[in-house]
Amino acid sequence: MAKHEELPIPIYSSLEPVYGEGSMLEEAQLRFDRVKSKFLEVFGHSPDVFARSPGRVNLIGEHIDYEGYSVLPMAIRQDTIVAIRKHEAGEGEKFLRIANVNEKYTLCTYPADPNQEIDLKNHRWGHYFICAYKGFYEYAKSKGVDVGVPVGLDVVIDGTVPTGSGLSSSAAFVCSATIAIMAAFNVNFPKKEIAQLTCECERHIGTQSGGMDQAISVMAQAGFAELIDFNPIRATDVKLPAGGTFVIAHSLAESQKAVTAATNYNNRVVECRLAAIVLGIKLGMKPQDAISKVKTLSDVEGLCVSFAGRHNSSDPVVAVKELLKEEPYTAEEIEKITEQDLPSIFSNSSSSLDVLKAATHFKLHQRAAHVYSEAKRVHAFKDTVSSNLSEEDKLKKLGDLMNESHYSCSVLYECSCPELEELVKICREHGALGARLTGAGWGGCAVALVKEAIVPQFILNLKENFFQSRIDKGIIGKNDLGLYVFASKPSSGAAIFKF
Ligand code: NG1
Ligand code: MG
Repeated sequence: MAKHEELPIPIYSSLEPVYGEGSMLEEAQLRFDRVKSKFLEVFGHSPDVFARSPGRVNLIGEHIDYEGYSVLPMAIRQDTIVAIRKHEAGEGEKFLRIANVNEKYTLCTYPADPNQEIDLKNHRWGHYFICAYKGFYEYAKSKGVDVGVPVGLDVVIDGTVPTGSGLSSSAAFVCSATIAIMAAFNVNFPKKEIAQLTCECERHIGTQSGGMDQAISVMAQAGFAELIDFNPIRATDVKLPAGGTFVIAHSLAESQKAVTAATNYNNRVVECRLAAIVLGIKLGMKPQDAISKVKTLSDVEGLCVSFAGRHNSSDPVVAVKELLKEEPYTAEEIEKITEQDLPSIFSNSSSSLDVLKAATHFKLHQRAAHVYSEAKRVHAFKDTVSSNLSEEDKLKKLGDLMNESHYSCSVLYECSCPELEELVKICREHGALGARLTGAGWGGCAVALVKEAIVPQFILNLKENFFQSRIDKGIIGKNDLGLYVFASKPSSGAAIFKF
């Protein structure tokens, strides 16, 4: 049997295979009905086809996907649904009209030209659909698939993944949109190709993302977390120990990654690249070669490990300690080592040039130490899950690894924030075996590993100690608590529905 990542996106004629039965199914039915009515109301006819793709929670492996390292996320039940209808060639004006069930997101209209530029300086919610649209055309072209001349598309979106929360609402949107477009054009590709193509789609929004979010959204299997490897993308099912539950809680600090990219997310991508180049040079590469060949820290890991070997270790963090100073580097200091000025190293990436303009110094030691140590923790997590430790010891070890990951994100990578620190501390004080920020950070959610038996009490404790004061201040409504703290089971990946 083909591995599931080799298979195309499944096409279903009913909701059960994805939403199961009971209240989940009823809720899904209501949502699909709402999407359909909205479609009728806005466009005057029904959609041809639907697609859905989920958000995710990353259990461990933060800020290392773009450095080429494996990560370990699981899909959550919250997802984005896209309904679509493709116009016939010659039918009406050629526009992409994108509506949303949520009134907050007003109708966005774009030309049907797949080569259009996305106006990044004026962010609109519909831009994410255009990311998918452009990516689909580029991919079809590269595969030699003839999808005909551009035509109008009518689209309605409905999302339940909270935005700016580190649960990848953006990937749920981009993946479901790409898959809906594919379904409308009657093409389907293997999941692992769609995982790669949707990652490239999302880069059109201006973040230099790794591929974790799209990979898990497309390739998830119900009941499993996935170990995701890159280059090439691959997913391995990971069965989590039965006695533990992952509880997701929102810090209520919203991280607007598309707006803060130059100082946060993309800044770290640039710092990692510079750390990798400097390490490469210190380990004997010619500056010119390091600049042209070294893209990520994983590219120089081999050199680092042989260096560490001389110190009786196989840990690349040893090389980082010896070769990169702890004090932040100035641009001039790095340029002395690279023998080339920084803007010219990044001349083909305008988002990196934005980073250089905004940065005053670069913490190469700390960022590299985080990436190499976090990459090891992902494998330690996977090995623990499949070890023959007792259930109790397994959970404890997994919790410890999550705590170590959080420490590294917070202190070395500096992608936490005061609200997340408070929340993680409260989780640990109330029985979590481990707790950490999840996703890009700078706001958004924490994930805690909690023994199944104490989950209801744990959630009550979070309510009392973290959320109540925020409810009193009117930051969230008291009936909305379920949106901000919930236990999550690993759910299934993207699907197409033709009813
Ligand atoms: P979120 O949490 O969606 O902002 C981002 C990146 C991931 C990964 C994590 C950090 C995007 C679309 N996603 O996730 O690829 O790098 O941060 O581990 O940019
Ligand atoms: Mg995102």
